[in-house]
Amino acid sequence: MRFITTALLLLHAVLLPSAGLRAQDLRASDWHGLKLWDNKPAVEWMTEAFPIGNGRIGGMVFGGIQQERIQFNKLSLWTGDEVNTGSYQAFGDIIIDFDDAATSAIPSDYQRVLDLTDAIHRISYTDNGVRYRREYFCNFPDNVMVLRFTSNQAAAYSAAIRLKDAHDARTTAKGTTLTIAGRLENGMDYQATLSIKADGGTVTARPDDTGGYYLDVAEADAITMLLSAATDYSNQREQQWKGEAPAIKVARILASTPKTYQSLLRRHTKDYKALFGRVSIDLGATPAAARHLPTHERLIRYQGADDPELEALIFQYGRYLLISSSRKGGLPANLQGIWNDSNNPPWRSDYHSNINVQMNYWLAEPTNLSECHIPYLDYINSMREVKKEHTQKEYPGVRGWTVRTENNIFGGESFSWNTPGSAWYAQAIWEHYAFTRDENYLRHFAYPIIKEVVEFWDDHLKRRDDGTVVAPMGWSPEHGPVEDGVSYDQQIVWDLFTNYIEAAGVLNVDRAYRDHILDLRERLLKPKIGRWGQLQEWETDRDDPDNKHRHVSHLFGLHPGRQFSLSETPELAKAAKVSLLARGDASTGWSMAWKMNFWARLHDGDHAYQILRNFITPVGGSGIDYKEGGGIYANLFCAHPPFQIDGNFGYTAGIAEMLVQSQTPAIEVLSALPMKWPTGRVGGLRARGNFEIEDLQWRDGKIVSITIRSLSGEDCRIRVPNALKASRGVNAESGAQQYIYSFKTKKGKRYSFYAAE
Ligand code: FUC
Repeated sequence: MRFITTALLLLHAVLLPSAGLRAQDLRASDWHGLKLWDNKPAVEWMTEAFPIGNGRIGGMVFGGIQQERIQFNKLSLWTGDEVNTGSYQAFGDIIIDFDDAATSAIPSDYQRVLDLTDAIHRISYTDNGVRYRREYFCNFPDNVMVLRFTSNQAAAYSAAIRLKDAHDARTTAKGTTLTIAGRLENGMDYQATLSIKADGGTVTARPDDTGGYYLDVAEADAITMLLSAATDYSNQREQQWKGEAPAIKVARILASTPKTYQSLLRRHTKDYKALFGRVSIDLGATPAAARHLPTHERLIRYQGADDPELEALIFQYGRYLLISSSRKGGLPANLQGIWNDSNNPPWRSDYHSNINVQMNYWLAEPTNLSECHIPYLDYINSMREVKKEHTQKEYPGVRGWTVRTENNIFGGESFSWNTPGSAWYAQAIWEHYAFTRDENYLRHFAYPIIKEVVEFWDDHLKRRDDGTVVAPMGWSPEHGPVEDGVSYDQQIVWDLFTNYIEAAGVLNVDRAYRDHILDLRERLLKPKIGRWGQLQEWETDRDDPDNKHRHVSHLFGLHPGRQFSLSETPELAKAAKVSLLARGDASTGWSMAWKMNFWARLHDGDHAYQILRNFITPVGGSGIDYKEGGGIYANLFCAHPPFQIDGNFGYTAGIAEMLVQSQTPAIEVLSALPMKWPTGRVGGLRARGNFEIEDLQWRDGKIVSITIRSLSGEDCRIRVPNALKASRGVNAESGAQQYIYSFKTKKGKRYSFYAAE
């Protein structure tokens, strides 16, 4: 029996008078650690090149000495239409052949470094006595990729600069710009223009051997290049998905770009740091010798040694990748984020609705990147009308809409119908409100979308004679029979209805319909516990304990759903654990990331950590043999394999879940802390109810101090691993191995707690 005492303790709370502790206050090593780097240029696109991006344009930088290559993308360059799915396309390459590269050997001081703190990729080396430096970044405010090459010697740069189309457009030259412009088979127009400014020296257009042109730079002191890329895509279906011509967009972007490199740099770092700098993390220190190893060597060392700073680096890399591939006003991150070098990429580099696009956004709210969530929410909104037409054809007579598994940017779709897909989308729509408490957003944007998806299920659900309600003819991704009452469907519909009921309650609208959905939710076929104690994947108790399938869809209710939890439904949580143990730890990249989240929700930090370690297994490319299983590449991209970005995002979300959870009525702090992180600190994570865990420090697995900022003034309840000093007005419930504190808050105020002696 749990023993609970409730007391109003009289010790006084400390309200911090000034701004709380921020990332900058953390020890220096956290920041030095936030770099990916290598001592040689990249050879392989997928495993070695480093990514940069601004949510519109993405680039993969190779860093060659004789030849530099930057492969680039634009997130809206797609084939397909409303009928055909098509695929995400490669855009082109910037190729720079340096005339003066003296040697084919790699200089001993060569470094290419991707710094996550300012999102700048830097290359430096000495060749033939000349010290070369290059900087690369994708600037969001001005929507350009910027490259700047300098050296310590006058006239050091002579190079042929090419802009190559990944389709078949020829390159044209005008003054000191190169342009590629073309039309895809679906009628989509695109253009990219590279504008080159040489300090000193000359720039001359010359014909290349394809009938196009390149620019020949001779004896420049420095070179600055700006790449602007656009398509005529618009996310407005009423405009047939077409907006302004790319030539107009590109001309406007280049005309309005700040004139100096310094101002482009300043505007970039200010914009980027405002997002990235919100969360800092310290999971323990790594020996300096390991910290300074090139990233791929560090990965290899990690197989037999601890490196908590690498674990933290990969956490922050997920945040870096989201900021780089998903910015307000643009499209969401796809299967490869924004980076793709193929016109026929794996799984079309699409929006996959049965786990992948959802996983891409699990980190957005908890790791304080709410703005980066918006492209996904806007995308869902933009799809509604076309999806309604498709859904009507497949399921005549229903209201609302749903989706198939593979999806493009025009509503085109393929592979099997994924009937709970739109309900899973609706979870993200709800979660943005759950974290931000933006009632205006809930009323005008979220509620109408959630409601129409609810209507789809209201019409599509099958009422059985015994009163139970089941989703008809569903498929647990991507195995087993097609039949009624599949757990994946049942749990996602439960989640949708729960979100709807809460939304209608907050807005105080549609009371009668809300009651109807409440009733329907109660009658949904419930989760079942099977013959070996497992949470059943199907209504029939046929789960095979040897089934290792990567999808673990029947545990949706544990994560990302909130139907089962240790505190509210311990029996179901226990059954989920039995299922998870049977599924095993090894799997593809994203599947491992999901399992980290599951184990965090089961408050088993050590098991979550074990999977985290498996996730950080180097595969492909550098150093270690390619393995069949998932892992990570030398550039820290997650290997499904091949590269799939969902695993990176799911990993980051998993660490956030290990430290702070908020899907139950209390904010759970350090409920899944592994033994391997006895002492640490995290700042800036968010919890539902619009709280920011501004600073959290722990030692020996116990909280030393925690500061919570209340941004909406809601009541706060926290569950922590040890007793805290509590002030007047703080209600403390303590029982066997648990400490719960609840208190009223005022909007904008901070609440700090310290460990009781
Ligand atoms: C799902 C998964 C595959 C892959 C694909 C993109 O269908 O089953 O493993 O991740 O999406």
